[in-house]
Amino acid sequence: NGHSSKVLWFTGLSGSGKSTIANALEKELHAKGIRTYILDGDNIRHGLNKDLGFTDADRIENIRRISEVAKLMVDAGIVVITAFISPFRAERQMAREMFDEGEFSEVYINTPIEVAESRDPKGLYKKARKGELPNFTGIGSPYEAPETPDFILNTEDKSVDALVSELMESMEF
Ligand code: GGZ
Repeated sequence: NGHSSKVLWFTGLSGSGKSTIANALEKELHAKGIRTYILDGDNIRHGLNKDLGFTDADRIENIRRISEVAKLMVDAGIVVITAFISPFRAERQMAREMFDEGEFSEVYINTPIEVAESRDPKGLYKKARKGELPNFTGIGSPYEAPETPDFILNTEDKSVDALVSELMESMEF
């Protein structure tokens, strides 16, 4: 039953393309009549999680709360796309364990740091290199790449449309 509600748990570096791909994927799902909701920094870190920063402990709590919210939304029948760095394997595993088999797919947005850093749309990598963002993921804070993700999108040299097509085909929506 490919149409049942589930969570697509995106993970990847800042600037890897998580939000861009999530938004393009959402359009495709809407065209098929599938109800979706994207959880991202804009609607979570500015609201529910505005008390949290970027220490390890705060990132862990960020992901814990997001997985609880995603769980509620999946129970409500929605396809949820989460677009957070979610840098630590242990918390992604904890999120997975909250869902039934088949209700959770980890989607690794695999963008080399050189590529993400060259995009640097908000100038954050530049700031981090100057030492002005001490806990920046990939520079002063680790990113633990998934070892066995359900899907890998290698974003280098591929259009957003091509990546979304890859996902739509492999996910059997
Ligand atoms: C990483 C940071 C940091 C630090 C601010 N490290 O490219 P963006 O701007 O839009 O996405 C990044 C976002 C990461 O928040 P998440 O909630 O996804 O992170 S986590 O899952 O690790 O909790 C970036 C911005 O916030 N940002 N400071 N130090 N990203």
